[in-house]
Amino acid sequence: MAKQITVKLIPPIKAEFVKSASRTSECPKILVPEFAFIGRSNVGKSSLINCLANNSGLAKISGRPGKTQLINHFTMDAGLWSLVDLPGYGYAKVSKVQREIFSKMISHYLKNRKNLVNVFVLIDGRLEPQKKDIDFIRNLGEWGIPFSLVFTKLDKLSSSAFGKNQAAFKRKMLQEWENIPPMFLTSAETALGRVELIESIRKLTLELSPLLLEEINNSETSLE
Ligand SMILES: Nc1nc2c(ncn2[C@@H]2O[C@H](COP(=O)(O)OP(=O)(O)OP(=O)(O)O)[C@@H](O)[C@H]2O)c(=O)[nH]1
Ligand SMILES: [Mg+2]
Repeated sequence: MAKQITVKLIPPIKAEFVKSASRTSECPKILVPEFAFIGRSNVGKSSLINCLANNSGLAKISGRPGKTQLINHFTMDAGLWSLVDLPGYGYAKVSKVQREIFSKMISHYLKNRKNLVNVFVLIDGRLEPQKKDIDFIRNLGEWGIPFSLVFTKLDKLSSSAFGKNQAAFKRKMLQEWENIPPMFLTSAETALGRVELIESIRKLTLELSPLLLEEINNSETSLE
């Protein structure tokens, strides 16, 4: 008998750009769960957002690092959840002052955005563990922000080369973390990991939407 092959249907996703903000107070006032993509400049955040949405023109992409400079909001699955494209951290070629502005903008957004439920930290799968990524992840831990790791650009290396980098990353994390967060293996080029990412976001959205609404309503009442 022929070997059975399991095929997965690619879930369609309705995605639209909402607005760009330079500070948290300018971000759209929405109550649905929000997910943010963050990582070093050029790691592939905007490309992966376009891959999820199946729309190569949604988020701006560039071979030149530092392309995304604002907090960009997208509404996804016809408004069920929101996705944010953030500027990259630690890009050496922008001035120290500009880096400081980006870093404050990102940390203020991450610490204060009430409907942010999970941050996807993108890690270049071609590289050994990078100090900037490890330091950034430590910050997320200190701020109590839930996160997952997303390895990118896996079309650019062999699975054994990536396996070594991933194992080294896990070892590095276990030096200061009790366990390893969820990990996704992706390529914006081949759409590797797209279905898994979308399924995990949709699952969290279903679980967290009612809780989030209640929490936001309560915090607004207590401010009155
Ligand atoms: N081969 C390959 N190239 C990729 C992939 N993802 C991104 N790239 C390329 O990497 C470069 C940077 O991609 P972006 O999506 O703009 O990266 P970013 O993280 O949004 O960068 P900033 O906005 O500058 O922080 C572009 O030239 C992309 O075409 C991938 O999965 N595979
Ligand atoms: Mg970008």
